[in-house]
Amino acid sequence: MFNKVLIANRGEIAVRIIRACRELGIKTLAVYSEADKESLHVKFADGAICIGSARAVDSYLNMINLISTMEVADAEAMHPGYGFLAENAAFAEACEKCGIKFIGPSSAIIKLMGNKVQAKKLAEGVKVPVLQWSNAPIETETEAVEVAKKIGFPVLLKASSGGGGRGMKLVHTQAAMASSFHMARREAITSFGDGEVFIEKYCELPRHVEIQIIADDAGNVVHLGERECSIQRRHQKIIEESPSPAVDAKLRQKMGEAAVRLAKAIGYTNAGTVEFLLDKDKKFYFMEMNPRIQVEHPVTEMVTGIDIVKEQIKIAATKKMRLRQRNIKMEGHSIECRVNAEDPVTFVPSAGKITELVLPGGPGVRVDTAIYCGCTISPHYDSLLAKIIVYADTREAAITKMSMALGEFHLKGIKTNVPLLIKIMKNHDFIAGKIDIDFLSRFT
Ligand code: MV4
Repeated sequence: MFNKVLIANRGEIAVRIIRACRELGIKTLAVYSEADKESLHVKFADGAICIGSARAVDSYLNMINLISTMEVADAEAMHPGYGFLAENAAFAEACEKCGIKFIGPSSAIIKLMGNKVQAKKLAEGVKVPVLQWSNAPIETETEAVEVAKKIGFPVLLKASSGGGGRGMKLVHTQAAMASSFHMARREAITSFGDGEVFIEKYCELPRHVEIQIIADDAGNVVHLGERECSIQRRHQKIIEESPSPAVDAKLRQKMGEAAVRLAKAIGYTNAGTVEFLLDKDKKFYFMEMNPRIQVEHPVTEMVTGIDIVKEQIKIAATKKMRLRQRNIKMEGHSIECRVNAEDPVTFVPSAGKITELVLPGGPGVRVDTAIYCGCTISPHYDSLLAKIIVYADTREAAITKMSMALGEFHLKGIKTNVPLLIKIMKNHDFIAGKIDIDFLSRFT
C-alpha cells in the first residue's frame, strides 16, 4: 500500500479522499491555494502545502507546482478527484514519467476516451449501441448536408474533443447546416484546440443514465449498476439517484454488460463511468466514458455497500481488486441532492461567509461537504457546498427522507438552492419517476 498520497483537489471531494486514505492507513498531503488556507481539507490532512494564488490556473491547475510538491514531499501517489486535472492526459503522463502513481486510468486511456469519435468507434466495435452517426469526422459542409440527409434531421453537430455537453449544435434543417457547421468547427478550435466535428442523430427528451464500472490491472471488470442523472441544468447535475426508476433488472444487466465490454476492450483500469442516453422506448445509446471518480458516486456506494474511492486507491497500489460481479448486489434506493451556493431562482452564484450552519443527520442520511460554520465561500471555485445523500428501502421512502433532510438543512450568510430542491421533492412528475434531461427547464 502507499505510504503517502497527495490530494490534488479541494472541497468535499478532497475531504472524501482524505477519509478513504485514513481508513487505509495512508498519510495524506493536501495542497491548497491562497484562498483555501482555512479550508477543511487543509485542516483534515496530515500535511498541507500552498501551491499558488486563488485563481485555479495558478494553483489547482498548475501541473509544475503539483509535480514538484509531490517530489519534495515524497508522495508516491496522487488522487486528482474530479474537475481540475482529473481528465488531463498530459498531467497523468507527467505523473507516469516522474514515477508518481496517478490514481485513475493510464494517460493513454484518458487520451483515447477524450476523443469522442475514437470512443464511439471502439464502442461500436464491441456491439455497444450508439446513435446513428457520420461514422467518421466531417470535413466539409457539403459532406455535413449529405450525412444529415441520410440520417434525417434533426441532427447534432458534436466536437470530437468536446464532452460533457460542451461544443454541441442542434441542426433542424438543411438550410441551417452550413452556418452551424462552420460555427461548430470554430468553437471547437477555440474551446478545445481541435476543430474535428462529427454528426449524430438527435435523440429527443432522453434520460441520462450512467453505469459505474471498476476494473483492475489483472483484467477483472465489474459494474455497480446505474445512476439516473437526468435532473440537470446546463450539464450541471443537481439530483442523482440509484437505481434509476426507468431501469429494471434485465435492462441493468444489458447496460452493465455493455459498459463492461467496452472497458475490457480498451483495457480500462480503475473506476470509470460509461454514460448512456436512454430514449422513450428504453433503448440505450453510448455517449461517452468518464475516466474519473464522479460527484455522484455516493448513491452507488449506498446501494452496493462498496467504497469506490477506497477501491480506486487499492487498485492503484496493488493492481488487483477482490470485487467480482457475482458478489455485487444492489439493495434499496439512494438519492443525492447537490446543495449549491447560488440563488434558487436565478442560479447566480453566491459567495461570502457562512454565519450559521446546521447539517441534517439521522439514519440513512450522509452529508459529504467541506463547509463549517464560519468558513468563507470563495467566488473562485464551483458552487457545490454539500451533497446530501439519503438511503432507504424504496424510492418513495428515500424521497420522504430527502425532504426531511433538506428541511433540517439550515445555513445563513449566503444563498443556496435548497428551496428549489425542496420543491422538486414535492413535484408529481419527480415522485412518479417521470424525468428526462429537460425536467428542470420545464420546472423552473
Ligand atoms: C445528445 C443528446 C441528444 N441526442 N446526443 C450532452 C452531454 C453529452 N455527454 C451528450 N449530451 C447529449 N447528447 C444526441 N445524439 C442530448 C444530450 C444532452 C444531455 C445529455 C445528458 C444529460 C444532459 C443533457 C443535456 C442536454 C443535452
